[in-house]
Amino acid sequence: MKTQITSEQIAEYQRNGFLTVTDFLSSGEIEELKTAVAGAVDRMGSKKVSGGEVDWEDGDTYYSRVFTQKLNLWRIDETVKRYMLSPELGRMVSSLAGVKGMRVWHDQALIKPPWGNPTGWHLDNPYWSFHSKNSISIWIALEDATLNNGCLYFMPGTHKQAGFDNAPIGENIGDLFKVYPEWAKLEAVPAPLKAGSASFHNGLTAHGAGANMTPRTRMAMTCAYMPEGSTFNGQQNPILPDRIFKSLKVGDLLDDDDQYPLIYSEKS
Ligand SMILES: O=C(O)CCC(=O)C(=O)O
Ligand SMILES: [Fe+2]
Repeated sequence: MKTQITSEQIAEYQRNGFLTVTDFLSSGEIEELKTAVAGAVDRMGSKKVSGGEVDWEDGDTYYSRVFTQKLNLWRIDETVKRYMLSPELGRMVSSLAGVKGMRVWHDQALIKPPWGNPTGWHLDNPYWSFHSKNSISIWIALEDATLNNGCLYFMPGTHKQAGFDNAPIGENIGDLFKVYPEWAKLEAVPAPLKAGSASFHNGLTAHGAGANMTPRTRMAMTCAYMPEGSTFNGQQNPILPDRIFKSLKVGDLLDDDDQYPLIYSEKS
């Protein structure tokens, strides 16, 4: 993993709210991670969250045809864990985000099926059980992500204006612009990535992905990171077992190392 970054890359990430890194994985790493992700997705069967308490079947809905979504593969696969919880990656995302440490919020495999629907414009952080201006996700292309098969698109700078209001990833891909009408006139920047390249985005940067107009899958492995010191905002989330959700009060520190492992901290 190409986890070394320059101050120019940090400045670009801070300015735009996203950054792409070409050849983030070597060809050997692409093969290793892709095989591990495919195997873990297979083992999950119809479960959406590993270790989760609810089976969450989408059936043949619009959303199920946006992507196959499997969360927290790190819990059931040592290879995925080695990549997604890597301290070097933790240091990299902490540097980009400008924070002292990072916990894993959740990983997720996102596989857009052949002829898959577009991913509507949205923000990530408002779905989660903490609010932060510095949450960050990595999105690694395990197959080429192109303008034809549903690569990501970002709206530069929106992370600086966003609040925690959001739109669901639904059939009207522009619903987010009802919430943030000032963004409706902005131009989006596509981020096509060769297999092994990666993008990083702030959890408050507006983003979406195109339709898959090919008969092949578009496979990505992603992971969302929560800045160390984040606190519970009262929101339920499928990765939180009921037992944990019920034990939390708004304002509690999210510091359970089993639930959200600390992968990097300047302090330690
Ligand atoms: O892969 C996609 O289509 C969407 C990805 C996304 O929204 C994310 O990684 O936050
Ligand atoms: Fe997203």
